[in-house]
Amino acid sequence: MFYRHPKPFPDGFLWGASTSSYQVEGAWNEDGKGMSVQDLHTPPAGITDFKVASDHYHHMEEDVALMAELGLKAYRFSISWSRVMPEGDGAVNEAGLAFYDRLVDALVAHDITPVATMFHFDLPLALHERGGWANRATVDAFERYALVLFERLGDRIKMWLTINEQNVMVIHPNAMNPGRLPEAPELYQQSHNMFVASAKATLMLHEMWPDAKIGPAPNITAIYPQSCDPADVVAADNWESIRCWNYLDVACFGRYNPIAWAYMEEKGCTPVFEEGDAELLAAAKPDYLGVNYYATATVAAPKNDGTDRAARAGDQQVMLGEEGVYRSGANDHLTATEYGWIIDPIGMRTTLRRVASRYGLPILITENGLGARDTLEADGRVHDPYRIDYLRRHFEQAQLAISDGVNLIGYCPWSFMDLVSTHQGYGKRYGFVYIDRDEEDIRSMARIRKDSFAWYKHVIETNGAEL
Ligand code: BGP
Repeated sequence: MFYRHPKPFPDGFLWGASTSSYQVEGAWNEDGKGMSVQDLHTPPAGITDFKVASDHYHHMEEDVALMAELGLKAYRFSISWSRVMPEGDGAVNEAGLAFYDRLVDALVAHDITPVATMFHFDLPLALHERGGWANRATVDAFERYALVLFERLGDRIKMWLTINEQNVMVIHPNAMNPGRLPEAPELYQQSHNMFVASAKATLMLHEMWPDAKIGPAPNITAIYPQSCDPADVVAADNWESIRCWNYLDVACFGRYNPIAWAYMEEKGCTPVFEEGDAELLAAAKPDYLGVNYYATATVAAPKNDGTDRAARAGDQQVMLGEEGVYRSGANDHLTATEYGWIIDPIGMRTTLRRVASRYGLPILITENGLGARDTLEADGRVHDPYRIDYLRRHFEQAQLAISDGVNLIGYCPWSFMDLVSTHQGYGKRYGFVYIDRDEEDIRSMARIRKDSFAWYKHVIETNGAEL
C-alpha cells in the first residue's frame, strides 16, 4: 500500500536499545554469580569468550548516563539468572539482585522505561547439568526465579519479556547446549517446558502486578517462497509455521500451530504434556509481543536427495534446510551484510503486518541491527554510515507498518553498545557506542559515541519525523 502521508510515529513511542546480560556484563564470576552455560563457551582461536564482555557490570552508571544522553525512552536488557540465583534454584545472591536494583533505579531516574528479559540464552550451569529445560524441575526453578524478580523489581519494571528467542534455541541449539547437542525430541521437550514456564510467569505477574505487561520475544521473520511454484509456497508455509508461528500461537492462542504439530508428529518429536499444561497454556495471555527481526529467509521445496540441509552463507555454524520440509533458496532482490545476514527492510514491514494480522497485539521490536567491523579512526571517531543507512531504511518501513495499522509501540535496535556476538566474537559490532577493546586485548574499555549515536539521538528528539 502506498500512502501519500504515512502516519507519524505515535506519541510515547518507545525509542530504545537492547543488550543481553552475558553479552555485555562481564564479571562472570564476581560477587557470588554462579556459572551459566555461556561461561562454558569455548570459542575458536582469536575469538573472545564472555568473561569480560563490555564490562557493563563495572560501568553501569556511566552506561546509563550515555543512554540518557542518547535520549532513550526504553532500555531492553536481560537479567542473568545465575547472578540472581547462582545454582538456578534455592539461595538468592543478594549482591547479584542488588546490581539489577541499581540498574533499574538509574533507568527510572532518567525516565528510561526498563524492559527486562528474564531469560536470554544463559541457563544456570547447575540446571543445565541436571538436564536443563528438558527436566521439568527447571520449570519450577524458573517459577521461583520469577517470584524473586517480581517481588524485588516489580514495583519499577512494568514491561517484562519472558524468554528470548525460544525458537532459535530449538532451531540452532549449539550455543545453548555446551558439551552435548540434544536430538529433536529433547529439543521440543525443552521448548514445551519453556512454554509452560512462560505461561506460569505470565499468570504470576498478572496476579502480583496487574499494571505490568509481559510477553515473549521470539525471532520472527516473513519466509518467502523462492518462486510461485506451489511446491515452493508450501515449503515457505512449512518453515514459517515451524520456525515462527508455532511460538506465537502457543503464547497467544494457548495451542500448538497445527502445521508445526503435524511436523513434530512426522519427526517423532511431539512433547509430553503434564496434567494441567494445556489449561495453563490456554489461560496465560501475553499483553504485547517482542519481535526480534534481522532477516527474511527465502526457501524452496525440498529435493529429498540428501542435499537439503546446508550451512548458511557466511556462517558455517548455522545449518538450514530439512528433508521433507524445505531447502534454503536464493533471493536476487536482496543484499547481505559482510557476515552474510540478509538485509531486508521491506521484509520487516511484511513481518510486522503478518504478526499484527494474526495476533492483534501491540508489538515491540526487541532486536534489529547491523553487525559490522567498525574501526576506531586516528581522530578518535567511529564512522558507521552503513549502520545509519541500515537503521534509517528499517525505521522508514516501521513507519509504513504503523500506517498499515500495526500497533507498533517501540523499537529497540540491537545493540545499545558493542558487545560480544553470540557466535562471532567482539569484531562483529552492533552498538551506537563503541567499546575500546578487541577480541584479545581488553585495552581501555572507553565508551566512544559512534556517528550513529548522534544520528539516533536526533531521530529520537524528532520522534522519528527526521530520519
Ligand atoms: C539474536 C540474539 C542476540 C544477538 C543477536 C545478534 O539472535 O537474541 O543475543 O546475539 O541475535 O546475533 P549475533 O550475535 O550472532 O550476530
